[in-house]
Amino acid sequence: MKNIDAANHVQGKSIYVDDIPVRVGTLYACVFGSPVAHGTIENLNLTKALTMSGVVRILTYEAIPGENQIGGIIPDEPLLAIDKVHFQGQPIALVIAQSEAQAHAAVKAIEVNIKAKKIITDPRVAHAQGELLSEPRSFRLGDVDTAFAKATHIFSGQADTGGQEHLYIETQGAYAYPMEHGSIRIASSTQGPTAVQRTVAKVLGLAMHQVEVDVTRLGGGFGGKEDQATAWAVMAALGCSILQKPVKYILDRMEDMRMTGKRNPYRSDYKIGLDENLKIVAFEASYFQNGGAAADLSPAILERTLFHANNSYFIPNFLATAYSCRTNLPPNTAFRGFGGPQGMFVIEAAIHHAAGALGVKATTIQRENLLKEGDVFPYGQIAAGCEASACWEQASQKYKLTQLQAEVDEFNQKNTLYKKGLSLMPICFGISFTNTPMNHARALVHIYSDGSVGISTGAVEMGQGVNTKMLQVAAQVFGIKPERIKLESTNTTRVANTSPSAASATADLNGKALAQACQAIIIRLQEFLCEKFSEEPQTILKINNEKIQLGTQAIDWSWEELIQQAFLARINLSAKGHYATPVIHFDKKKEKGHPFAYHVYGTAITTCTLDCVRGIYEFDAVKIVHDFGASMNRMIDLGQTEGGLIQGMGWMTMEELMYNEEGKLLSNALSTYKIPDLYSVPKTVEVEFLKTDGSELAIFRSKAVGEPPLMYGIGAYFAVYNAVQAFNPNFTRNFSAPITPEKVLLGLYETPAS
Ligand code: LUZ
Ligand code: MOS
Repeated sequence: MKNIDAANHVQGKSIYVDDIPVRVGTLYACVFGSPVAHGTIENLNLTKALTMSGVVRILTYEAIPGENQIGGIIPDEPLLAIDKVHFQGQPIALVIAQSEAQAHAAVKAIEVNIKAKKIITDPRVAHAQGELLSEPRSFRLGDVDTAFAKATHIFSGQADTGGQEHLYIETQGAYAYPMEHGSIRIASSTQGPTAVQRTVAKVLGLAMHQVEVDVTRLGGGFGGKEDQATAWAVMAALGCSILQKPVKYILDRMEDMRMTGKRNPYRSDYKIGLDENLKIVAFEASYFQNGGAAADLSPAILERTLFHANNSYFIPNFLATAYSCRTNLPPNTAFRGFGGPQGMFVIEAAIHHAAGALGVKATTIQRENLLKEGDVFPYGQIAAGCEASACWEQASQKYKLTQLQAEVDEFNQKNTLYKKGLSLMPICFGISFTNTPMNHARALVHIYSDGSVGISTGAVEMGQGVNTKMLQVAAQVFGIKPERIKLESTNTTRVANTSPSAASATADLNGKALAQACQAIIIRLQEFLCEKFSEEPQTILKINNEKIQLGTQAIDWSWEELIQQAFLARINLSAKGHYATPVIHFDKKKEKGHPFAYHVYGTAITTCTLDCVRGIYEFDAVKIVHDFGASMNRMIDLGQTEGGLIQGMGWMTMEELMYNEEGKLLSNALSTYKIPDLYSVPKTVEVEFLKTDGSELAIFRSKAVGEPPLMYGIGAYFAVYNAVQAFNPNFTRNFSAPITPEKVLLGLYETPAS
């Protein structure tokens, strides 16, 4: 089935927040952000700005009727600064004007004196100064000290990964309008409608039932709108509530890039021990997460780093410690993979370090240590339905790995100015929110008296195709044509207390809740038909392609007729479904449990060609075998895989965030922040669907697909790295992503330290 939004998207008919027709009297908001990254506000002068044409009001923290607090996990982030600022762009005042242009002009007229303090941008420095956002966490297995004492080979080093701008096509934004009795309705571009509702209520001093949040769809989220859509919705709501006028706020691209958080950069130390057979006997690592100026989701992201520190390898003796470090950057946040990729990069770096030093292929070490059925993860879960070796072996057979490696080696022997690099990137990604209480969802289904169906779930459509999957679920459970079904917007009054659409778990959680709701109506229809057609109670009703079968009896009614008759018989044609993932649990004191419903596996083979004069490179191909389970929509799943791969490759190779010494973002536009385009994507991308049954806990056994493929992009780093090594075996093994042409050039011509 095609994505139900495809036709409207290409015709420009899909509706985003900025497309909602504005009401008469709508006002526009714009934030004045701190020009200084750290300091004390000594004087804020609004006089000139207030005289600018069209300015209606300028709000500061003093205007906030409720709590001036938007922290998602830890209450450490004011909506509007009081007397201190902690990052460049931190909101200080909110201008409300009659037009967008007037609001922007007035922001430029605001004057502020800030006594600047020293800033920190490096998480290692923050850690050394005790600037932590949350308690450090450690995951352990076995006994690393004893294992290192016995190891044949030990290597240690550092591995760093940079941040990443989400660059959703639709920037952050919201539109709030006043309703009766002090209530408020907000259209928001958020992955977390309930988070927006809860925080708006808290800041405005309202009850949650006074705040309705509606989301039609997002023009991309990638984690950037899991928590950080909230602030902008609260800004619009604050103006709306105080002035009792509709207020709209859509960030422009540069505001969005400057003021919102990004993927957390990490700096890490590793130590890896191997025995004479290249078995990894011990691994120890410390992760210094750059959290930015407030916790946001960083403590949860940190946890997912630890959960993915061993990637898809079994490591019997393991100690990983992670620190969430406070710096003077905008608070960093969720980004596809949620700390997992940052953790997986480090173990891959350690393996490549060992391989280079020992003169063996990294693939030999990787394959030797792949996770097997029944192996234990450092956090206590036992690998079940483990497809790590299946993906690896199928990729190596289907894509003729031995031959490919021989071709690369031969090319490298024959050429001096060009070198080829080949890497394998196995992935293993845990599905479920690591915070167990978040793993539940609800759905609401109405069958209207004409037989058409309306569905609401807590799932937010952000381009990933979840609405199409939801429609497929309902069509399949009811046994009717998809055309009869409509996906409603995601709205907090129809489906309450939702978890954000995140953690790759949205289709599973909401799909299972939806299937349950549809099934509840089917049971009522069954009871009605059994009585009507004198069948034994509980005779099974099956509707297939709209053909109605009651036990052995074919019922000669159309779907419309069935619904019409049921309606006249006063049968309830609406149902609510609820689903909470069974099995999962986790004990944060012991750092052990069974946090994931299941894992997703796969292997990517990446090849590149490096120009050793210029330091530039191209990707020849990425060939993947991926564990989709029993994919319920191959087109959508393939789209997620290709998109994730390219986004991961961008993070690893070219997307480079630059801040100056004052903590100002220099790469604040698309001219200075480069993302993959048609010219930088691999010339070939192949994706093979591993043949497997999937998992019982995945919707229709179709495994979660949102985040896992991003981590194939890590293979791009090591393909380039291996090509550099083919040219210069003596370059220092320092691992620092992205591996930009500048870094490549330095590596190519580096001489060994004496
Ligand atoms: N968000 C979250 C996530 O709150 N918890 C998670 O475990 C998670 N994982 C991936 C992406 N977003
Ligand atoms: Mo996400 S990083 O699943 O919002």
